[in-house]
Amino acid sequence: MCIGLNCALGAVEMRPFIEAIGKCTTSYVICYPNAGLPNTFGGYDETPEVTAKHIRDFAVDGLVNIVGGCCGTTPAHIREIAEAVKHCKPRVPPSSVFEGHMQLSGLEPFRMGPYTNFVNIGERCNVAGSRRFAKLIMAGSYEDALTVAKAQVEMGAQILDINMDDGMLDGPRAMARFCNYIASEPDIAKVPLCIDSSNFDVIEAGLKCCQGKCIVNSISLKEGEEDFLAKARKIKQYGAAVVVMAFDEVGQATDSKTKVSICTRAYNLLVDKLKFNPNDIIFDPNILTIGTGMEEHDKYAIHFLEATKTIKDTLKGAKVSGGLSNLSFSFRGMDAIREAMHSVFLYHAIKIGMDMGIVNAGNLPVYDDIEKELLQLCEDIIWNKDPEATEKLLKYAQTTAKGGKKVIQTDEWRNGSVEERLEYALVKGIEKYVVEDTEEARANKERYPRPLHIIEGPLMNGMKVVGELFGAGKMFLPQVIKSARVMKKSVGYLIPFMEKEREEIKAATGSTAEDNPYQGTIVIATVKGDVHDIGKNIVGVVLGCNNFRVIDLGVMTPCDKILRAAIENKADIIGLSGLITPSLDEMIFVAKEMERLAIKLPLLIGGATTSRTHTAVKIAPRYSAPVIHCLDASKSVVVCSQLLDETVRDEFVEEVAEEYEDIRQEHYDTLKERRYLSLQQARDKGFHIDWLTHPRPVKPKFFGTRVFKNYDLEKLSQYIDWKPFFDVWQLRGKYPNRGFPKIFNDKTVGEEARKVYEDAQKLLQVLIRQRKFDARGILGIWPAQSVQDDILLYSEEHDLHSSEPIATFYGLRQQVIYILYSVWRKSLKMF
Ligand code: THG
Repeated sequence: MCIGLNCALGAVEMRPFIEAIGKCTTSYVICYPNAGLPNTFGGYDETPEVTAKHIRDFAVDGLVNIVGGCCGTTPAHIREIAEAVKHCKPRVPPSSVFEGHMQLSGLEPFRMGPYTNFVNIGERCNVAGSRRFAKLIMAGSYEDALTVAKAQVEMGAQILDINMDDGMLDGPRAMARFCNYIASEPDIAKVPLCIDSSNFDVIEAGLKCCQGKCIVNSISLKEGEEDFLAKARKIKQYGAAVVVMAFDEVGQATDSKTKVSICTRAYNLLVDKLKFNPNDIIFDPNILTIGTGMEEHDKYAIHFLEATKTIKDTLKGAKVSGGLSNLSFSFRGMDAIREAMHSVFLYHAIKIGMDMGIVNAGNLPVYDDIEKELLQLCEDIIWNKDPEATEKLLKYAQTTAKGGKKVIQTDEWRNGSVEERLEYALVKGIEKYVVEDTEEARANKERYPRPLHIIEGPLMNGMKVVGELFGAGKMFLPQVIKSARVMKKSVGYLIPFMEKEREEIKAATGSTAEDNPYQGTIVIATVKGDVHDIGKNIVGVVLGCNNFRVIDLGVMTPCDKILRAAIENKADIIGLSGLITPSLDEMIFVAKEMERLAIKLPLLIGGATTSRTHTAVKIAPRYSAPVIHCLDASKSVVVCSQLLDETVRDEFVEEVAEEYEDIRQEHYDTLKERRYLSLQQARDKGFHIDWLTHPRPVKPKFFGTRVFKNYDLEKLSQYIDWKPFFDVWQLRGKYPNRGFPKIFNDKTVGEEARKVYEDAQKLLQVLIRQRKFDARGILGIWPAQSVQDDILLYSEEHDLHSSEPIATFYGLRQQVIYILYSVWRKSLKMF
């Protein structure tokens, strides 16, 4: 990515901008000024020498990567500039926060970090991989062929593989033409491209027409090291990432050892000889076809998986990819079998470390949903557990019409209850019957008196299952998107009914149009620098359907716009969303601004990059009003409703605050490097009392000790702090001294907690009733004074200063900073 600077300025005017931008961008800085500012006639007077001198200054100061001219510059200017910077070194961008990430881009950046889920590369823009695409390209219908690209992005493809390798095509021309078509369609061009060809001329043609940073697919050692390095050098020059296939001079590696050794050799060549960024290297250890009937192919899947694991463990920074659909070529025409095999294979490969794959986006069934017999057969064939697996799979396909598709897509689910059907449709992403089913639920007024109850009930339950499956790696992004669409369709059907209901309520209560019919107003936005909004949009829909007025500010929203919108619209809540890591810092900034401006609205934090720990540790402490992490769209309704319901609000907020305090404590406890104050600093922070200006402390009624004998056990038992009790049982939760024991409501530990608590109560009653022991206590009060860190005790008041103390409590001031911090937070609460 580059940052270009021109802004109708001359070089002199540009300097402050260049300096400022250079400090913060990791991209290249391009500077192409005008020949000075225009004169009164709109002409330019700056001579080539002067322009070149200014630019040379920038270059000498290491501020620019690429230079050139704009308005008013002539070939003489460019010649002079080129001469002036000839010996200058280009600017070295500051090290990126994304160091260690693979960074790609279409119109939008795409970064793969340690927490990125599996990345889907759409396989269908491939003349050898899709009959439909091939037909359109052959017929020259490029515009129509774009629909193939678009459909894949809509189905969740995050990168698009483009392949024009066909004997009947002029490869370089076809590639360049299709890339240019893509560039005209932002909905497609937003994703990075993967230029796929075995002909390097075709690849170069693609590289020249690709905006952003793409992937070259692929190069290999099959023509020897020299050829490999020459191609890699070019790719580096174009600034692309590269797929390296596990081929060498001997051929295609099939066993895991050879795969690893070829990849290691290629890695060393790229990194040592070319200083190729390891994060730009993707290995493809060859997904080869299994189930061909030939014994030597039976272990191909295992070999790929084994090699993937070793490559990920040993070749630092490199990613692993593969063409998934190759695996199942033997079962062509039996789509259900193929798709099941792909899902099962990916389920294991992702766990092992496979980062990305060329897949038929949107056509992967959920692992858990694969019919049990088919699942077992897929497991057997992939792990080569049954020599008959191929035969059995074929038999399975034959006994079930159309390769099993009928069996899996059976309409039997239509016989379930309406709730079951809605949930099934959501999880499976089936839109076909959803309106019909939603209407059936809506018509059942007894069960669902209000349309909202359908959203809160069966629809939310379905979305929860989707969330869980996604979290467990058993569902992939494209499937989640399908589910969201089904949800939208159902909710869309219900909205008019909800609006009608609202009108009716208004008419019945005689309220006027000015009355606020909403539960509350929430302003939501994807923060500055981030363009992702799928999650936020779902939150918007869900809240909107729950009678909230949702003001959605869209993506890339600067802080001041969010806060202004919140104030102008009298919002009750602000919600921030983000998917990429830098959004976290932007959220902290928004929280700080809200504190500075003394805004008191609750702040919700959500989006894939956010976490409870980050919210608790980094955001919440910056803002004194409630900050709540709300990852799940389905949770947003519950959270917002509680925040706006005065009867539960305080308790809810307090509960979250306590939970976050615990998270912070835990976080700081786990930090290896604690921060310390010096002893002197800690002493200076001590509580220093000026006794002369303060009232003298109340004199106690006695000095010395008091003994309590046989203290009433029943009374004492009311003061038991049960928290350590639950801690010992490792039941984590809240048990306040007063009020309702919240731990009993905890979903995971509630039931167990209640059991052990009841047992303990029984035992306690036995102890008390049978007087199993006596309780005795003693306390003492003495005149005391502090001397530096220590406390000295005296027997009589008048002994202070004069006599020897009767005892000394030695102390050392606390120097660990985090403890002071938590005390500070608690004391904030007190005021
Ligand atoms: N590694 C790398 N690149 C690759 C592959 C790989 N590029 C090409 C290929 N392999 C991955 N792409 C596909 C695309 C489609 C199919 C398989 C692999 C496929 N298509 C259906 C078929 O042939 O049966 C076509 C169905 C239709 O016409 O609609 O299976 O391994 N680096």
